Amino acid sequence: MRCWVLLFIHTADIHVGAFPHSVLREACIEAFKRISEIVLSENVKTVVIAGDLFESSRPSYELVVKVVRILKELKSNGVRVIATPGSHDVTFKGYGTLTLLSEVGLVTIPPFEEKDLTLILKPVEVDGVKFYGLPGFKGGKEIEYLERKRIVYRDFSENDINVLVAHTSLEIPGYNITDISKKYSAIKLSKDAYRALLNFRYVALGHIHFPVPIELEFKSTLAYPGAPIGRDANDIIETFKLRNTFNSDRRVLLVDVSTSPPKVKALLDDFGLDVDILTVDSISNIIRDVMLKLNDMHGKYKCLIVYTGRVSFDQFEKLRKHLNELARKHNVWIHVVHSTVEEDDTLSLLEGFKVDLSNIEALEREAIRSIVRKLGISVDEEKLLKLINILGREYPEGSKKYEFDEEVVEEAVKVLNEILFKGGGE
Ligand SMILES: [Mn+2]
Repeated sequence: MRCWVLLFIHTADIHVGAFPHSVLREACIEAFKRISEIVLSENVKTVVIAGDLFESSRPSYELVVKVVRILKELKSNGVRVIATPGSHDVTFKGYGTLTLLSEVGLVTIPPFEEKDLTLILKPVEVDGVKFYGLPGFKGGKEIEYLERKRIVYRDFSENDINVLVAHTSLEIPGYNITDISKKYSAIKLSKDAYRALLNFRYVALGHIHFPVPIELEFKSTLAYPGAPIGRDANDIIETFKLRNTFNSDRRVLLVDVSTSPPKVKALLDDFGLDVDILTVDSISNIIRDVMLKLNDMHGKYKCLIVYTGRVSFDQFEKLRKHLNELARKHNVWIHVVHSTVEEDDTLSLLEGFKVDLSNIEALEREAIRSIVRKLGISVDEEKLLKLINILGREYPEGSKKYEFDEEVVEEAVKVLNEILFKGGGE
């Protein structure tokens, strides 16, 4: 029996570079710094980042330098960082910043190769544990590979302790992710495909920003640590819900793979964010109400989500302008939602859905209907859907990019004309 300490920290979706033009622009890099401090204080020698370390494949030099400093410090303390690319940090040909960091030896990306409709994954061995990495492809192609069982795990031996670091949106049995937050269309794998994952001692997941399972301590073969900060207003709203509805917080996971299933401990942290909500009903009290809230808030970053209720559009715009000014003046992050708390964006958009969540077109149709209703505009929903499909069309291999672009623009303009001038074009 080998006596390695089979412990590592599991994190994901740090999104360094998110919130670029707001007071939160440093929050994600500071969260990464905070995670490195947790790693060092827990005295673990391996960190696993299950995708989306960066918000984009080419973040600013300033941020890259800061990330490099953190990674260098981890390295000099003997910590190995294993990262798999997420849908945000991959580039078409694989030359993003994450690749650069792996080339200079600051992170280790378990090798992967796409060949003949098969994805070949090779392990990286650290202290007796084999880490495989399943990257998150654009458009969620990794789900196809999983479902069709077209993944080859090289050098796989059931006698080893194998960990799969995967950036993908999976249902975890017993936890209905779409119930927790309806923006996630987590995929339910077939029994067969799911069983194949259970050959791993642990599947370190990323992509879903909400923590699953939510408990402080649990035993599980699969888990999402969730994002420390996130990347948009929905994530900030979820941080509020996490604290107030679920009595928990953002976190990283401390995973002990010496047992099967592994013992997992959530290490909670507020990552410097204080989040609160406020409902405003009139413009005259708004400054007083916001200031009262802000005085009650602590933490480096104050985030306020303001619900305006169903006021008229003119009124909403006025409120928003006032609030933006207040945010600037007091160096806080304010997000204004044109609805009541009960029907806020993440929920109201999807709440009424009785459709199959894997049916993207039905989802889009429902979302369009809801927005058209909310904005009170008169527009042909079918035409909007057509426009979305044209703009979302994938660039076909082998065709000339400018020809493809021209074609898309031409078709989009045609549909836009039909929408704006009610079919007057033809
Ligand atoms: Mn992400």
